[in-house]
Amino acid sequence: MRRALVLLLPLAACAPLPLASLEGPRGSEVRVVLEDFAFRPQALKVAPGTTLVFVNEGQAPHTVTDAKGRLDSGALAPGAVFRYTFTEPGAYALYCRFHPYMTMDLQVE
Ligand SMILES: [Cu+2]
Repeated sequence: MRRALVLLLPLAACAPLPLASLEGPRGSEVRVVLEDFAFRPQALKVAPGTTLVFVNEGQAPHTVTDAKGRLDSGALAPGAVFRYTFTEPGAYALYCRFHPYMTMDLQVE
């Protein structure tokens, strides 16, 4: 978790919410970056009701897809943003359909 916090620090300037939002109350937003070719952070724990704002900062198209089929962003072009509010507690194994080695472990609890 500490590593994820450090990686997010440079993003704090662009995000409207403080880092405390990582495990903040319902309604918080947390920014996740899709790079070529990794999610940043690659592991995250948030409270139910948190909205993750996925931003493709890479040069390639990516997707945000749940291994259990609960969500799929479709293709996100470079610069595209995908927002999803995670209301159901549980473990989400997120990955990119174009690059399945791009993964993110999300805990909603
Ligand atoms: Cu990808």
